[in-house]
Amino acid sequence: MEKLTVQTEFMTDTAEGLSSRPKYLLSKYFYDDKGSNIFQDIMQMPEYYLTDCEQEILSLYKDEITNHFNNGSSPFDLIELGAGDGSKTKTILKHMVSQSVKFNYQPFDISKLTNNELEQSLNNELPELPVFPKTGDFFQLLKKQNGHAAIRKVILFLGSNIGNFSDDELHLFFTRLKEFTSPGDKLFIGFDLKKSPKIIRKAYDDPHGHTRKFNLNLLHRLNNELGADFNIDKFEQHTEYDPASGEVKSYLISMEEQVVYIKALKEQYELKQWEPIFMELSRKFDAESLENLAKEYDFIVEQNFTDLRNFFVDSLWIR
Ligand code: AVJ
Repeated sequence: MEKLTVQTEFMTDTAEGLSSRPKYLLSKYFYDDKGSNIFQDIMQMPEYYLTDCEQEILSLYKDEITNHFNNGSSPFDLIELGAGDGSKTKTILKHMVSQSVKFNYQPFDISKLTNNELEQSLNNELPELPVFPKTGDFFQLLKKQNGHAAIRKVILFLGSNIGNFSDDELHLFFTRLKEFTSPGDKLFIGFDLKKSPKIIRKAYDDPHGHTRKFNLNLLHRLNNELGADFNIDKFEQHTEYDPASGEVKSYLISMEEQVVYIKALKEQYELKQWEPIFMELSRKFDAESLENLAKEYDFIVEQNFTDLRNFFVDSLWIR
């Protein structure tokens, strides 16, 4: 049943996106098993500073962060949204386990394979840590969990995953989180900060071609899973950064006119020559926008942890 629902949503989202003007696809669908692997390649390139910055923050401040999470030593659920391969989180997890902090770890991810791999590696590296992974779209997962509020919650949303949200999604996300949490619960969210556009552009328009592959993989998914016939060689990937809004936008641009038929949708879509498909938003924040966001949803910023270059912040909020 689960699979059927997800598939249907993929279909309706695709139909809606490709009939819109301008056309768009949703970046949450980047992360099939193959896309999750490509994203791991992105995280490893030197140009993608976000991972190194957050790793630095977690290593430098693991002790302080643990004390904030452990607040009075009552046991808690550590829920991670979009956990991925957990490589950064492990720094904190290992430290907390070594300090005998009492918590359950619940990684949520959209990729089943990624979740399984994370669970396995944690069982090997940290056998004493109870791990309860959940697979799915976390807007859905947050809803399902609603009401099981017996235990204190700390929610991790690392890596600037939040940067992918449109204004509407940001609103929905924090509205859900407000319902999902109780006073005293905490959020720990990674925000990428505005900085020199030269640095940002290199991270999202990389010389290795990983970002391009990452975007094109979604067209492969449409071809394989929905029976589409995109001519993938005829797309150019393009990235823009607007320093005023802090928005990085990624597009696939059809270099030729093409008519794409999608079997599963029984529908055909026309792409004009040089017509763009909007693929992803990666928003950059500043101290002020972050503070306003917390206030708007009744959270208080307890502490901001930044890397040494001030590129990235992990912001700790309390409800
Ligand atoms: C996983 C959403 C944080 O926007 O920086 C990386 C995804 N896209 N390169 C980001 C991504 C292109 C990434 N997030």
